[in-house]
Amino acid sequence: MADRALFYEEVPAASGLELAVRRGFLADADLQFPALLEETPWTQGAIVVLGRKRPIPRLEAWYGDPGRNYTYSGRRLEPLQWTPRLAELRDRCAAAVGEAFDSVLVNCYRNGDDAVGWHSDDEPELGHQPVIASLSLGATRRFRLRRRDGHHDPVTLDLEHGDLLVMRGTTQELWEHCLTRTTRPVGERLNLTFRRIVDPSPTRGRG
Ligand SMILES: O=C(O)CCC(=O)C(=O)O
Ligand SMILES: [Mn+2]
Repeated sequence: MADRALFYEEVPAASGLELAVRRGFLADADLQFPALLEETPWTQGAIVVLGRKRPIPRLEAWYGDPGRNYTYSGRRLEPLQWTPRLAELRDRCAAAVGEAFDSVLVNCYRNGDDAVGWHSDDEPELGHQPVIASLSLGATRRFRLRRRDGHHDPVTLDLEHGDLLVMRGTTQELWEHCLTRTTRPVGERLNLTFRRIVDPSPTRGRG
């Protein structure tokens, strides 16, 4: 069988969606997964829904170059300093994608109840048409995209252990994405979205 990691799938052709997935990109995902789970100082954010504060259904950590602050879920996150492991993963993704990244949001979905709702990675600090590199480790989970104006059928991708997904162009502007809950018993999943902060002085962000 051909090495799946060598190929980018352009998935699928859809108006304004620039998406590619490199299956099995992270050859050492089996080693990286437990190390990242163990080493990350996880925090759980909260959002206010109908006047009540609720924990968001996942754990997070924000890393980046000094000053890459991120205002998100009502919290202003100061970046943690890059660990050697995360810096190495950043550089491998940057080389594969041909872009420089200065920050990463690390998410942990503890089980099928953890998820992320519909949103776009369109915070002002990311600038115009950001390139986002998203690395998945652990349990396979369903990632969905829908055009904001409804002018296209939604797109569904199952992201697997070691996959690298790249979003570019008008993907954030015209589409939104989510990671769905599942009633299937699933183990932990980690997702690392490498980003580049163009304007590091935001005052707002997605909830
Ligand atoms: O977990 C994922 O695959 C997506 C995470 C995501 O969309 C985000 O952190 O902005
Ligand atoms: Mn996102």
